[in-house]
Amino acid sequence: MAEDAPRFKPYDHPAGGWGAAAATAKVLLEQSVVTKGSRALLSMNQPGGFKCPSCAFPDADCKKTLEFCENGAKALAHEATKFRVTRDFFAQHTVTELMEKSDYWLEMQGRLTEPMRYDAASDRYVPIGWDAAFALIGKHLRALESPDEAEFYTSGRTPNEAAFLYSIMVRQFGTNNFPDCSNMCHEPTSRGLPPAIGVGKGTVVLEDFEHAEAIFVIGQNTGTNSPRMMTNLVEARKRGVPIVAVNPMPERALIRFTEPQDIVQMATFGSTPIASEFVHIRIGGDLALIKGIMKVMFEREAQGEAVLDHAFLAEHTAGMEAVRDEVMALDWRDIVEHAGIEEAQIRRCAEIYIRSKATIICYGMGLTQHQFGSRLLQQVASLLLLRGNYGKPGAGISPIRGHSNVQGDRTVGIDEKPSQKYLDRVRDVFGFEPPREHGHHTVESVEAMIAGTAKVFIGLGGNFVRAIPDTERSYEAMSKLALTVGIATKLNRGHLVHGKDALILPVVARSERIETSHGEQFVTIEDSMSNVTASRGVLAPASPDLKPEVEIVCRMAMAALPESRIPWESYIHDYGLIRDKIAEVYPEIYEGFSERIKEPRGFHLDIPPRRLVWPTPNGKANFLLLPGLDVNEPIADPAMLRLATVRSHDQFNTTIYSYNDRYRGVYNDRMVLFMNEEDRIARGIAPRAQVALETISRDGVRRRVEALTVIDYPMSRGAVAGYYPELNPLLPLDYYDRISGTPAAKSIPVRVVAA
Ligand SMILES: Nc1nc2c(c(=O)[nH]1)N[C@H]1C(S)=C(S)[C@@H](COP(=O)(O)OP(=O)(O)OC[C@H]3O[C@@H](n4cnc5c(=O)[nH]c(N)nc54)[C@H](O)[C@@H]3O)O[C@H]1N2
Ligand SMILES: Nc1nc2c(c(=O)[nH]1)N[C@H]1C(S)=C(S)[C@@H](COP(=O)(O)OP(=O)(O)OC[C@H]3O[C@@H](n4cnc5c(=O)[nH]c(N)nc54)[C@H](O)[C@@H]3O)O[C@H]1N2
Ligand SMILES: [Mo]
Repeated sequence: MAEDAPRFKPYDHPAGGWGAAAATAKVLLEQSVVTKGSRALLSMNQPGGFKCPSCAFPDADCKKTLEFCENGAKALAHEATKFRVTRDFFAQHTVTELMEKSDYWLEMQGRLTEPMRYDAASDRYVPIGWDAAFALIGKHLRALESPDEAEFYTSGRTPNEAAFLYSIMVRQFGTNNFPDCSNMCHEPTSRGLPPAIGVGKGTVVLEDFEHAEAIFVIGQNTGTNSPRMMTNLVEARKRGVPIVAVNPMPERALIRFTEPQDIVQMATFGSTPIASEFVHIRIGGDLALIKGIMKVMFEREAQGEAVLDHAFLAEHTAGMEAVRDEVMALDWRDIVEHAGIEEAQIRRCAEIYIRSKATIICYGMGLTQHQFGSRLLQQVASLLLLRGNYGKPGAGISPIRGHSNVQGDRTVGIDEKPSQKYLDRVRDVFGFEPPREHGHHTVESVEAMIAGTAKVFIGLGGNFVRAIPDTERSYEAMSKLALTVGIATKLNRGHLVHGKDALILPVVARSERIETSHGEQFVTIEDSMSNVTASRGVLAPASPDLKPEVEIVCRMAMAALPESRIPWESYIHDYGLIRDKIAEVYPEIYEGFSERIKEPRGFHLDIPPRRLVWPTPNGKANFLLLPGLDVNEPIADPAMLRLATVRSHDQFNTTIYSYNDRYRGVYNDRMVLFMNEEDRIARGIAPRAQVALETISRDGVRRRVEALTVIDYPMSRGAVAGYYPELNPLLPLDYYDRISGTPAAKSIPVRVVAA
């Protein structure tokens, strides 16, 4: 019992190392898959094997025999688990009972095994045959008054082949309603960067890390969320490359790391310091930091020193003068106040940046999830332009994407605002007229559910209800739908908050073999650096009654669109035919797909800025303005704190692997609030007190979460942090970046109230 009591103990070891090795062994044991899991780990990220189902960071060039990390091992162990959710399980529990269980408990029940349909009379899920399930989907979709009454969600683990067909099916059905996980994640990258540099993707490839002279890691918890990137950071530090980490939380792995694959370090308990400069930024203070660095550069230019890349600026860019004038007019005191750090540190960061001939800036949710997230990223792009950090080795912008194929899904058509050019291609290749009006992103799809105009929700992967803001209202909205469909590997809350009709359709997972009448099939994914690689599962499917996502999409299409002349049936059997169609719709990047994918390490999709080509309307890289220093609407309330909702070390998004967060020293508890000690004292809160949090909102809705334990933590002043998804009830639905639709989950204005 005592073992399960909450414990808080600062973690003073380096991240990685033996702690990571022990955690890997433990999770394989817990899921009872030591032999099976260990064998599968040998095929993960190897040519001929499957791609890690966890994050989107690319894998290195065959240099390591074991290209996985602790958190990749957790993802795999939970997928390869020996536990099963069977029809008996559903017979034993009503849905109301299951709603009482924690997300962790639901996850631990294991893999789904056969299609199920909700039965209102018994409040249970009961078995349904696949044919009947597809017929039910077809019936509901065909009964809608307008195709826009359906919402088609995608989560980023879905491979290219399934996502592409899904985007075609939905458009032939007649809507562009594509809420997807990217809308809550890197959409500011997809929408913010194109007007600046012409592409909504990163411009860096893995080898660039070997040539970089400085690396900035901003708003990203590398050691937990893309641990394989730690190898690159360790190697860079060993070469003496300065690393600037910008974060309101001093994340352990960004301070000191032991490379689990470095035998000497492991044997000697050695480690590598990571951040040469840790910038303890205020939440949302990144804009002030970026503008401060720019200001140092412009000031030095004004004094006659050449710190800008003038040749590059003249040849490739437009709009710098307006940015310079705006930045020069800013007051240093305001910059320092907004950033929450000293001017001297901003100057040191500027010095690192100026001295480096090739700089990479990596970023994660700490930059994207703010109200002006898209425009903030444009400033990151601008900072890089000032020293010509594009189109040369070791330099560029590097969004660190989340889900393993979230970038790929966007590339192959999961896009609620498709371009006319793309729609013309779809028309020409598939012979139907796709809808031209924009569809719903994630927040808009929830608004449509609340308004009652959405009737059907289909979730291709993911856990929509737990990922979105405003938990209570969202639950209510989902329950009003006529049909909800969860296409998934694991049971999650999204299946329990359901419409009047509801289906759970279990799928073959990434690590599992796909056999069709044409033999073994593989799928493809695109990683965070635009590499497209094949993924072939090696394990037997968790149950004989699972279907691959491609087949589920095709059969939904056949049921919903009986008149369709697209050969859905043939795609079920031969994935090569799907890739041929992808090549036809996207010839610029996917020409010769079927041939090129035969390369053991796949191929790279063209990123024009790497060639110094800017696909913007004026053909230049553009400096865009974001006046002032705020990345969120300012709120004048002295009691306000800014809440960042973050991931623990033992979760993958809404999937909770355990209640521990080792690097932050939290054990057996997720209802915690990380707070700066002085902020706590200033509010008269006792150490380890239980408090409630309330959102400072303007719509009159009271949003409150009870019983959070306050933990003294070296947060920057005014910043608090707690875990997603538990704190999503505090995130208002309309609190999002207007350009991308991304909820501002890193800067929720809250106040502490007595519990
Ligand atoms: N193991 C594991 N891996 C994952 C995931 C997972 O849940 N578990 N999720 C995947 C997905 S979908 C994604 S999108 C990525 C997410 O990976 P990350 O981008 O690392 O996401 P978060 O943990 O949400 O938070 C990122 C960091 O932002 C910091 N931060 C908060 N506010 C600010 C700010 O205003 N400025 C700055 N500079 N920093 C700030 C937080 O302290 C935190 O360290 O990881 C992917 N990989
Ligand atoms: N407050 C707050 N909210 C956030 C965030 C935040 O930082 N703070 N982050 C946001 C971000 S970045 C993201 S990406 C979203 C994540 O939102 P989602 O992508 O919707 O959520 P996940 O938790 O990744 O989805 C997990 C489920 O996916 C299913 N699954 C797993 N593997 C497969 C597969 O191979 N195929 C299929 N079909 N299903 C599979 C399993 O059933 C599992 O339960 O959440 C967002 N919400
Ligand atoms: Mo994400």
